[in-house]
Amino acid sequence: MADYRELWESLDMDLEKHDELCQVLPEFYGDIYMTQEKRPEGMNYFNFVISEIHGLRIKELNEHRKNGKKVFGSFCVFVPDEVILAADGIGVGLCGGSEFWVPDGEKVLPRNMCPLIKASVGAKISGTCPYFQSADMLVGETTCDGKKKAWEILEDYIPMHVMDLPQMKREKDKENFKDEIKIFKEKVEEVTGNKVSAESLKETIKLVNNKRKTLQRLYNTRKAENLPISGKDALLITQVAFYDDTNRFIDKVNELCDELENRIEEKVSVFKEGTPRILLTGTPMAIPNWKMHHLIETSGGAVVCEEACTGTKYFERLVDEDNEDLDSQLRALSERYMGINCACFSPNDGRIDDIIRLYKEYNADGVIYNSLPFCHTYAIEYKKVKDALEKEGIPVIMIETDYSLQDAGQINTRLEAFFEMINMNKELAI
Ligand code: BJ8
Repeated sequence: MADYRELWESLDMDLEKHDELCQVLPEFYGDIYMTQEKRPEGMNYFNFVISEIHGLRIKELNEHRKNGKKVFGSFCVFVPDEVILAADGIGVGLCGGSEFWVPDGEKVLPRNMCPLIKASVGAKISGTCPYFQSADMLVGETTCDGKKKAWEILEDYIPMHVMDLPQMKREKDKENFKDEIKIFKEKVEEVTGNKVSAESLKETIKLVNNKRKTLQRLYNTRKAENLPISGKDALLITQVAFYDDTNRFIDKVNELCDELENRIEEKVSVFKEGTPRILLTGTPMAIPNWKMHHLIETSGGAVVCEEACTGTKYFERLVDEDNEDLDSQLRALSERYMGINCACFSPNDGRIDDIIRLYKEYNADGVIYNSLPFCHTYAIEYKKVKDALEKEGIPVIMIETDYSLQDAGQINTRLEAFFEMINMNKELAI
């Protein structure tokens, strides 16, 4: 990697501590990703993105900032990128997915809370994440209790705007969220100094829809009998979607999809025939959290789809593009975003319908329900999901785990037993 020390220094980073992080990531990535066989050529771009994760993209962001652009960091798929882009701003996803940041988060937060929140806060207060350091403003949301209270801590370190997300999905809640998007638009206009017009918003609605369509194309290749790409690689692409340049990302994923579609025709698979196909559902897997995918795919399974915010919740459902005035565009944005079935909503039966639909669409053999510890909303929702899946005769297990690898052996054993049971069911069905 080129030398970015001067850039990191200018971002007021703790360079010594950051060096420790830079030392572990390449080996970690190498062990998990570069050991895979028959990887598509198109993954080379994503290898490059990871090798430059704290370099090239940070340089780009800061060049944009020098030219007057503003960077907004967010933590949830409810924050509408369309609005940021329409004001000529740049949005980056900032959820922390590394164990490295957890101890710093614990300096200001209780230990018994979700590692995603502790890592996100720890990344900022330790000054070791150049994305946080490049953000002009963070955008939080009132989803789970842990997050909404953590924003009160983070605002001591960086300017924050918090969006009020309704907890139900009635008509009045959709209207309320439309108002929240309007308030957010005004904040973005104030920070960037640029007005959002109906014309600019129409363009960015199309752009973000195109990004979603590209990811839909990628995920469609995972419905094939011969899997042309591993779940691990697909997850990485979705994670990169949160911070890469939108147009470049669309081009690179489309190039990769050409290759994957060829592979499907030529019946090339990265897994051996009969590998149990797994739908993974649950809490988001923020970069570099590749743990569950790695454990599943080294225990005899293949992840074919993620019903998660680092998965289908991010790109399913498009925003209606046929609106010419701001008011109707804001309503269309609210409609689309309020269609996301996050466990923070009550009731949230739409998520159960999504899981069953995706299980069928991706020809899955079983469901793994993955939850981060202390995530009450997802943990509680397991009961309803499990009951519904059992009624449909769909095998399901729940695995609650954090970012550390201490429980890897134990999880491997549970997974192997789960896959064995799936294989036996399949044999009996023949
Ligand atoms: S839309 S899932 S990105 S809120 S895992 S921090 S819920 S305690 S991340 Fe999320 Fe938006 Fe919902 Fe998606 Fe809290 Fe649970 Fe932690 Fe979570």
